[in-house]
Amino acid sequence: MRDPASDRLDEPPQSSGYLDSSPVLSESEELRNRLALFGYLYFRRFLPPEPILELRRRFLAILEEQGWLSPGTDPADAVANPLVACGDPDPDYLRVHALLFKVEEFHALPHHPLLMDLFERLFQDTVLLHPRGVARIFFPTADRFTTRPHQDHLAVRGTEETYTAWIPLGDCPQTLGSLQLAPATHLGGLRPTQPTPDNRGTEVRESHPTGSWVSGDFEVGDILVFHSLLVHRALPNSSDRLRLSVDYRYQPLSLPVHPARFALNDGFRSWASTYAGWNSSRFQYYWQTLRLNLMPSLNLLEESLEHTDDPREAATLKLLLDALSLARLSEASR
Ligand SMILES: O=C(O)CCC(=O)C(=O)O
Repeated sequence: MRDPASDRLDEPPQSSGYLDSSPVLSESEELRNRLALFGYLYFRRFLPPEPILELRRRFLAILEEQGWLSPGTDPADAVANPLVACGDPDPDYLRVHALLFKVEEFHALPHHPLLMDLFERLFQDTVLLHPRGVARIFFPTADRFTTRPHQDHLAVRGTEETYTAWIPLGDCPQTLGSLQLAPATHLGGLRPTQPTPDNRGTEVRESHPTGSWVSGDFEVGDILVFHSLLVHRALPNSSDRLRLSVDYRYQPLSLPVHPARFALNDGFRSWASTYAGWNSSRFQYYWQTLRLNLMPSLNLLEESLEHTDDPREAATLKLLLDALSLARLSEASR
């Protein structure tokens, strides 16, 4: 038998299981130690099933309407319609993704008291939840869209002490394409990247020695928390169903956050259109009351816009500043 501990990032996926931190959930110091050492925490049955299953139902209702479910099957089973298989950044995927992004429950879930309390204990600071969570739908046998090995910090920027909560919407066995992590890889800083096979992004160069992969079968309510420098990727979805998951980013409020994390101006979405039709305003623009440590500051962005001679840089800065004004960033952050 192969020893999973010997598997490197450039070898086929092995399935040594996640270390389950549920038994030590109440021991904050032990959790902080494990996170520092391994770069991740895995908790079984951390969240109650109801809010997750409700969000799953809301998503599946939209996906059924959009023809993404196999006709004649029970929507609850999420059996995929293979004829419309797509993924990020296909225009069809982005269009449907924008509909999912408007769902109020999708934005309420990351504020769940169990999650906020966990991060408060981990950070020993007020928690800043980044407002742009990600909803992901993976079609079966569309392996070209399977998440490639990467580190979130490259895209998220700000403090490296930013953590992802990854939450599958329902049971997610490895055959449905659950997540794989390379424990302790957060300790090695940013790793060299290479273009992805489709040339549309970059991925961590797997020949770079990093460690072994771990993965596991998720039941509804199980979650993963991991550091922004931890290398991770997904397994291919070899089932006949859609894989549905959400992921959210959290950091200590006092540490730097890149202002782009609040911008929503990708042509498909805006905060105003996201919030239209919500029942409650509780989680709308919630960052307005927080004393953000914006890096770069809004003043610096405005000064850069004033002084740049580069028309492309000016256009990018103008777009960002307009989006930040629409995001109603707090004056306290200036
Ligand atoms: O769900 C996936 O396949 C990728 C998730 C991911 O990369 C993340 O949460 O940072």
